[in-house]
Amino acid sequence: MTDNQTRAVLWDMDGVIVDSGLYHMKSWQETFHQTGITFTDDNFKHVFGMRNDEIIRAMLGKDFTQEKFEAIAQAKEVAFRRLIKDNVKALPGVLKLLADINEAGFQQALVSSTPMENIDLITGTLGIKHHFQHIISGYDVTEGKPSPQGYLLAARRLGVSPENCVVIEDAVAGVRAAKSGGMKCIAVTNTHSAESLAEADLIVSSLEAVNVGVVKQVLTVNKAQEERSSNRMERSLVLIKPDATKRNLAGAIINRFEQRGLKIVGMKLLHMDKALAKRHYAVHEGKPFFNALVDYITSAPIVAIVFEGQNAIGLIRKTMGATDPAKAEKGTIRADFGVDIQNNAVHGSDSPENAVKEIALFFGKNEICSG
Ligand code: IDP
Ligand code: MG
Repeated sequence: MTDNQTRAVLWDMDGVIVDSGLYHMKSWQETFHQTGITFTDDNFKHVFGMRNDEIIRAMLGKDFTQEKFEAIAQAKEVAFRRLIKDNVKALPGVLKLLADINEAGFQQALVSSTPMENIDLITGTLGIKHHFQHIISGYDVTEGKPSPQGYLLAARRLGVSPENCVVIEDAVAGVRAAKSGGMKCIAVTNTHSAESLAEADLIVSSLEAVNVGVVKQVLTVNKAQEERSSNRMERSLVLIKPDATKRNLAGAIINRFEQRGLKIVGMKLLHMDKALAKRHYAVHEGKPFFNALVDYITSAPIVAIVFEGQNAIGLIRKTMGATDPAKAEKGTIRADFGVDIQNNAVHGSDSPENAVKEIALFFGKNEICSG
């Protein structure tokens, strides 16, 4: 493999490759109008970049049948393809950039929230299909952007690690998806303002301003920045879970973290109630194991600890091991003390944002003693 083959450019389609916004807007308007619903420019701005099911839910509320959803979605897409068919035009700089990146040996994938029929029509009309090693549509994933699922799936299929991927996006939800997937992102202000896309690593007003050199720069400059910021003091929330406190393992578990240089700056024993459990595990709401998880975490007292240290969040996740003790590496807390995927002894925050949120759920400011 050459260097470039281990790197990838992942493209959004609507608003990046083609200026399709007007046709999406018109086809939604036409379809909702037939259902007796007004669809305004503001509605459109709000739902831009969402998947059809999410848009229909946003407009109709939760109460619609699967048949109604399918009928609306189908009618909208048929209208969209009819309206755009003779108007498919690549946005400035796109065709050259696609060809140049291909020529340089990078891998490329297309990750769009729309159905495959739309992607087929547009990539077919523009003659650009051969530039993509993989194409992911909205229905290849269970969560639309801003979830990183689609981009992460593309990276996995290409065999490229997320930090070696550059995503090209125009929508706020798309930039969020790229960044929360650990990828680099170039945002083009075709549909949204530069301020709203500020999370991107580079913001351009046209893809004519981007070439292979720029893509390489986005990949490397940021690597240097990340390395510099990789030695940061962090705090993370650890919970010693019911299965572990019941077996008197709190001391042994705390010891593992202290041995790695992590400092206790907050600690308490508490019996979580359901409300706190549901807030703490809010991201898992709706998953099949959610109710059992809430019952379990509230079944006995837990020890909540705030640890502080260099790269505390990553270090703690490493010390804990994989979620499932059967898959955790030997010598990790979960491999040594965990029972099964639910009774896995410890919790640790998984990102700086979640660490801040979780610590605030369990500790007041005056309950943390640092320095
Ligand atoms: P993490 O604790 O390693 O961050 P998450 O995916 O955030 O793992 O899941 C939160 C907790 O939910 C896990 O620690 C475990 O107790 C429980 N859990 C996760 N997946 C399953 C499952 O498939 N079955 C039962 N419980 C699960
Ligand atoms: Mg978690």
